[in-house]
This record gives sequence, C-alpha cells and structure tokens, in this order.
Amino acid sequence: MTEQHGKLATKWLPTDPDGRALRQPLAVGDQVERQVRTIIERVRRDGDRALVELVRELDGVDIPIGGFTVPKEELERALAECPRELLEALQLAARNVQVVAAPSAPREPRIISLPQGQVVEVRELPVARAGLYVPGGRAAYPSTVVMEVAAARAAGVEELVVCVPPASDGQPARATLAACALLGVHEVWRIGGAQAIAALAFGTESLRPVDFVAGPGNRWVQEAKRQVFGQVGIDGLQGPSELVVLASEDADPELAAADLLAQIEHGPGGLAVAVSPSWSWLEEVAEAANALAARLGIAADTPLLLGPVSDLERGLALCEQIAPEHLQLVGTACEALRGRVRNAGCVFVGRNSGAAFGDYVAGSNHVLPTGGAARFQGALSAAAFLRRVAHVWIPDEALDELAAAAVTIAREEGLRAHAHSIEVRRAASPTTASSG
Ligand code: HSO
Ligand code: ZN
Repeated sequence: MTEQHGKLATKWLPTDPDGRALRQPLAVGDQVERQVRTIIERVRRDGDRALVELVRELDGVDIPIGGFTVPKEELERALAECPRELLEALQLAARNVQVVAAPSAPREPRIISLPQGQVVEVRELPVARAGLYVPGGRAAYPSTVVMEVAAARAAGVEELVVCVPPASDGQPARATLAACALLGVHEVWRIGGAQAIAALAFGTESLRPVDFVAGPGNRWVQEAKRQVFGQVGIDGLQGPSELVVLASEDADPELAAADLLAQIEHGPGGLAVAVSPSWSWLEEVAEAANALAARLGIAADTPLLLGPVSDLERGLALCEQIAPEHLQLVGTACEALRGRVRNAGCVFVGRNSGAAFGDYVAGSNHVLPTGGAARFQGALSAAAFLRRVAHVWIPDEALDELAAAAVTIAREEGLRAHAHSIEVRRAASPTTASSG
C-alpha cells in the first residue's frame, strides 16, 4: 500500500517484516558490468588517450591530455577563496575522524615468542599510495574528502591521490578542491566514474598507479572497484545510503522524521525505515516527515517505510536482519538495546545523535557498509589501509619440535621437497647433532 502524503511516499510494511527482503544489495546488472569492463579495457590499452575520449563521451567535457591533474595553484586558490567558517568546520571534522579512525593497537611491532622457541614479529604496514574516490559532478562532498583522508592518514599512508569528477564546466566542485588542499592531499585528478578507478588501478602515462582504492561512488564506480580488485586492494563496495530508526514510544517522532528525511534527501535506491511497536508513533513520524518534506521541498524518490513490530525484541531482530548502514536507537527501552546490536555500519544512540552528525563531525566515518554488508564489514578506518606482515626467526633450539610436526604435515600433503627443506635444517642443527 503506497500513500501519497504531500510529496512523500510512505509505505506500511506488514507487522514483523522479513528484514533480509528489505536489504538493497549492490546489484549493478549485466549492462553496467559490461560497460565497466569495456571502460577498464580501454584505459588499460590506451592510457591517457582513452581518458580524454571517455571523459568526452561520458561526462561531455573536453579535457586535453595533461589536463587531468589539478595544478597546485588551483588547489591553493580554492583554499584561499573558501569561507573561513567552512574550513574551520572541515578541520574540526577531520580532527575528530582521524582520532576515531586510528588503529586500535599501537602501531609498534608486536614480538611474540612461541612455545617451541621461535619468534614471530608482527608489523602493521600502511599501503604506500592510496586512491581516494570522492563523488561529485552535480554535488560537492568535501565531507567525503575528510572521511577518506582521515582514515588513510591514521594508517600512515604516504601518498594520497584523490579522483573527483568534473562538472559540466570541466571543473570539480570548489569546496572539494579546498578540502583536498586543506588536508594536504598529494595529487588531485579531475576524473570520475569507472575510468577514474581504472586509471588509479592500472595507471596511465600521466597517473602513477596506486596500491589501494577507497571511497563511495555510483554503480559504475563501485562495479569498477569490484573489477579491479586483485590488481589493487579495495575498501569494500558502497551502495546508496540507508537509515533504520528503531524507536520506543517515548522517542520524539519529529526528530525521527527529520533524520529519515535527511536520508531520503540522498535520492533513490537507498533505504529509510522507521521501526516501532507503536503504530501511533509510526503514524506521527509519517505525518511529520510529510509536512517537513513539503516545507523543505525534498523530492519523494525514496519511500519512507513504516515497520510495525510486535515488540522491541522483534524490532531488534528486524534491524539485525537488515544490517543497515546507519541505525538509530531512540527512546529509553531502545537505547538499552545498544550492546546487543551486531549488524550495523554505525549506531547512533539517543535523542541528539542524528545520523547526519555522523555524516560530518561526530568523529565516526561516513564511508560505511550498505546493502547488508555490515554483517561482514565495518566503517572505513586505518585498518583498511594497513597490511599485517609477519617476520619469522627459528633458532636452533626450536628446530626439533617444529621440524617433526612440519615434516609430518608435508608428507601428508605429498610434498617431498617441502619435507626435505625442513629436515635438512634439523640434520644440520648443532642442538640436534649433540642431542643425538
Ligand atoms: N550519508 C552519506 C554520507 C553523506 N551525507 C555525505 C551527506 N554528505 C553516507 O553515509
Ligand atoms: Zn548523508
């Protein structure tokens, strides 16, 4: 049943709906998959020349070879012209996000002595050069620059390379350029879409390839990330934005409506769901959201879903099944459920903690898993840009016991050369020799 309240479409779900059916997994379809494959092949084959052609064909702008990199002076100009208030806001956001994104353990190598006597040292090393995609075109997302740069910085990545699509005048949004300059991004390229991801992954004559690509973007961008995975690392695939508000009756319906409408503002494909055991509370949310949509002039291309549940236990189970990008818990009884949430990209607790704070300044990262991916993936953080490398030492006294076990396994696997390479150590070891 879809009702049209003013401009907003509200849809009642059945009581205790199936959360898995509500997920919007990123399914791009055969056509996008093929288009992206062709784009990547062209960039691999023809490098910069393919970029010029693709940007002309797909973005309708003429950028000559050599014109894709945004010159230092242009970045500095964008920074100089940026309102002070915005710069200070971005700085505050960046400080908060960087602290939260920091690795949980100290970055010093961890030295572990094991029972047989060998030593394994574990180091966490950042990737050397990271490509950070920042969506754009019509919109500007300086906040996404903040999120990605803060996480990469927290990991200690040396070279930060931002790709941002050009608008119809060939220029990326000024605020995005200002954020890049403010946060010390090393290279900024005015190129978007699958061609940007291909150029980052495989390199061209002018763009040196990166080791890792992160960031949100449209279906073409995400499909390109999926296809270049293996050539480079990726941070996951991010689809349209999602918010589930789980509320008990004492929650403020006006605030929930405001948060859900902010979600709807992101446009089609995403998810905006209010979940509560109280039908009247859900009705109030729908009413408030419709009034607000009309007042703010928000387009109704994403429906507001109303999910009645038998009780809060069922409500929590529903949220766990959806595994949304953002989950808000409001009202006393819901806030108390916080510790039991396992599947959500970011959890916002209590009356004041609207998801939009997390989009900008709270300190949590807004690059989050969507489409149910919160079951297996977390927010963008330093960890995405870090690799674990183990260093191994085997002293003589560890050889006997380790070699015996290793040779047993090697023989089981039928690998004689493996067994030999282990045994030959043991035979040569003074400990083994003296002990007989
Ligand atoms: N809610 C989006 C991020 C964003 N919102 C950027 C506004 N600007 C995905 O988490
Ligand atoms: Zn948002």
